[in-house]
Amino acid sequence: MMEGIGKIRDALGSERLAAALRIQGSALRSVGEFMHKEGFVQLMPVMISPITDPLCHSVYDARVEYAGQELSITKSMILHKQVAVSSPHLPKIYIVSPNVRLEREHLRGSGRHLVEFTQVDMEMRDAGKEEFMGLMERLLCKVIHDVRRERAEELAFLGRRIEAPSTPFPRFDSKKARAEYGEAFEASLSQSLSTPFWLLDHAREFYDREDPERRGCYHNYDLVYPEGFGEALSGGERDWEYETLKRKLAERGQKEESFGTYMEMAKAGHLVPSAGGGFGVERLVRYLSGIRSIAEVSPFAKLPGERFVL
Ligand code: ASN
Repeated sequence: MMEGIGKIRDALGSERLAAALRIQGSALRSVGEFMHKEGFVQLMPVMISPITDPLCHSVYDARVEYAGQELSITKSMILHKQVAVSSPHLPKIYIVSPNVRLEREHLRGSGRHLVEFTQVDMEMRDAGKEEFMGLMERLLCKVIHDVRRERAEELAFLGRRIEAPSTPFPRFDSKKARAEYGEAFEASLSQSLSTPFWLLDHAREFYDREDPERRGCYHNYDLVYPEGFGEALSGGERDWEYETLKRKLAERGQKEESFGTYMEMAKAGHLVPSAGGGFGVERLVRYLSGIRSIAEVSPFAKLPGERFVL
């Protein structure tokens, strides 16, 4: 019992945490302002549902049973985002979305994985990757600009110097980067660069758009922070046609029935082309404040494999 109190008192006693949370507040206000100006409508988060993101890496299942149905705790709202933008009245949406991913224990020391985190998740109907990537570059520049202006004191206290990068951010093809830098290409590039950059074309989840003419090539993107801070955002254009989604699920050994109403919507021709992505909030705060360990930017941080106290 005492272990719990000690841990929480240590976290709450940290001035670094308080500075990081003030930076977080300014960053979220800046994001909200930007999204509002760009005409995005904010949805409230979905936290339990019969369907969720299958993710492209393996985590333990987080499920609950309710009223005779199996529900998953949200890993990401990607499938709900695609369904939402099929509305003619909601072409641009975003959610400040809590996600639970029961990550494997080996990620405990990564400095950037939490089993419970929040992402700012966005989707735009009929958008392509250029439009979405441009939007995200402007968003990140605005956030850095606003945080520098509003939180100069906190940044100075943390010894953090950060400047809004110039645009467009550099781009790298993931396959070429892997060939040149090996499996850890994202970390190597993040370590060596001093500007945020894009990694394009990852083999990933079934919903990211595969080039119909070049199987195995994807119209998706990761935004990566420099100075070793790693991934900021992942996203992509989406596939929406039933036959394509069905084939891609089968290729990944996933069952169509696991995606219930989403696949029924696709079959009925109700899904539409879109593009989007999501920014991890705690990872953004970590980068803005220059704090390496993600455990230090949240009072109730839950690291993979840890025994949680609160
Ligand atoms: N938010 C991501 C996307 O929009 C999905 C994810 O978090 N796995 O593509």
